[in-house]
Amino acid sequence: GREWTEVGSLAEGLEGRTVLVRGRAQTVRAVSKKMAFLIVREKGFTVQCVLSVSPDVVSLGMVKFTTGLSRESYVDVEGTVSVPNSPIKGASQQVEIQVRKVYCISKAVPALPINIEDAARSELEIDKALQAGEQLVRVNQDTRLNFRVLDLRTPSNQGIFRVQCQVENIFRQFLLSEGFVGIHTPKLIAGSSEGGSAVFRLDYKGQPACLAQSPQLHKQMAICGDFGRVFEVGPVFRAEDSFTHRHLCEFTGLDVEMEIKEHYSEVMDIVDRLFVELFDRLNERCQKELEAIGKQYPFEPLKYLRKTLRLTFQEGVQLLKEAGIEIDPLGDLNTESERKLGQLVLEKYGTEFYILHHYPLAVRPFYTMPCSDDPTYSNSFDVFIRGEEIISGAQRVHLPDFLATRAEACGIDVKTISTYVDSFRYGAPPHGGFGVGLERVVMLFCALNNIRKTSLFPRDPLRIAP
Ligand code: ATP
Ligand code: AMO
Repeated sequence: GREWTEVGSLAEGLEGRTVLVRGRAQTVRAVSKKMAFLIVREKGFTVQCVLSVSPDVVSLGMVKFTTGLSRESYVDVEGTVSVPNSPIKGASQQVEIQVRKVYCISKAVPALPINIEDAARSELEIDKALQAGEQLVRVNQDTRLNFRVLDLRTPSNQGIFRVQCQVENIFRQFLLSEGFVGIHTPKLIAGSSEGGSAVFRLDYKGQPACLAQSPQLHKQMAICGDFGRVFEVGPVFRAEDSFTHRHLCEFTGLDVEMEIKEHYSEVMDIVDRLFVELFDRLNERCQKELEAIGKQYPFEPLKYLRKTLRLTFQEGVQLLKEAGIEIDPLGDLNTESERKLGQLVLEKYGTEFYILHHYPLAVRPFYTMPCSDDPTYSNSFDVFIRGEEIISGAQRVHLPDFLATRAEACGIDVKTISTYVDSFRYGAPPHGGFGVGLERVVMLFCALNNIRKTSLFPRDPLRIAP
């Protein structure tokens, strides 16, 4: 076979070499009948290809054929790498290809619903271009999502989903190295697992069923099945009826469940080490991707400590109070107070990543273990990045009768979860765990303003296609 070079790896070291690349014809500019410039893009990287008529190599016909290529057509280009005298604007690679041959592999329709170059610009660049009188279209979120396969081709999107893949990969590697076993729990289940109403109901061969709202019940049952420490990466379904920047109807859950020897802080210890490792590795392995994302959506690198800050819920309420914000000490934080607390924590402790624990029991799901010394509170925690929740976790109730009582108290019909409750009747270890929203981690690590940007084909209350 022939040897292919990736556009992203074209560099000065290849000067004089003959290369073959395959990618998108991003733009073609004819200078004259004898000369044209073709920008070829592959995986978000771009290279300028120069066509110049020369006897026996490049014909007038080839220049004409190339300038007639529709944008986004898939092409092969063969040529020699050269280093220009001045920096190249409009391409990521700082070398050119002196073209010998251009082949079209697959034509794109001439009128595209999204112009990739416009879709790849930052808000600041768009404002400047419009002021300078340039013709361009501001591509809105809905249009991007309607034509997602085109939108996904921008360098920032190429970065976002590669970062997301690394988050999952690092999560998995870390937990495997800590003795966790990867599991897969059913997504078709008999009832709600979080006690909420936000479930997608369906007919399961004549029986009522729903799409799993979380792997909660079955990951705990895996602990009863003696796996000791488990994790899962899988889809989570929530029939959200509100339309927010951070809720999806389907997202990817990174779930953990583990035996606890003495205290729920053992679970927070895992969160702490897992996330410091995650952030370190992302910054180290995803430099190019983070740079590509930041070019379109500028952001400051996440500030985090080597040992994650832990505050109790009461300390959080106190911090807010000192800042003049009164919160019900036994209620939950709302989006606004979470944000505010994030700012206060950053000012006082210099971190944008922290754990808030010892929540009031009343605001936690039925399976949460109350504190033994004060059952108004619970052995539970949430974790925040830049003032927004990415994780909920807790020690669980492992005593079956008490679990049934708690479920009743939370308005859940115990009959619907009887096999779950019964699984604690055969001897159950104390245990706890947590759930992470993958799309939220990527969104907040990169300070993006909408979770739809970090979901490949987002599902929200108004969108089930594409
Ligand atoms: P969890 O399921 O653990 O609570 P979550 O991030 O989905 O995770 P929610 O319970 O949906 O959190 O919301 C957390 C807080 O955000 C709630 O206390 C609520 O006040 C607020 N909130 C939720 N939805 C909205 C919304 N649509 N608009 C404004 N605030 C909201
Ligand atoms: P919770 O309901 O808080 O907890 O969900 C865990 C994490 O999942 C993410 N998340 C969402 N992401 C996108 N769209 C949504 N609609 C959405 N809802 C939640 C958040 C959240 O922190 N069983 C417990 C976890 C546990 O205790 O182990 C649970 O599901 O990042």
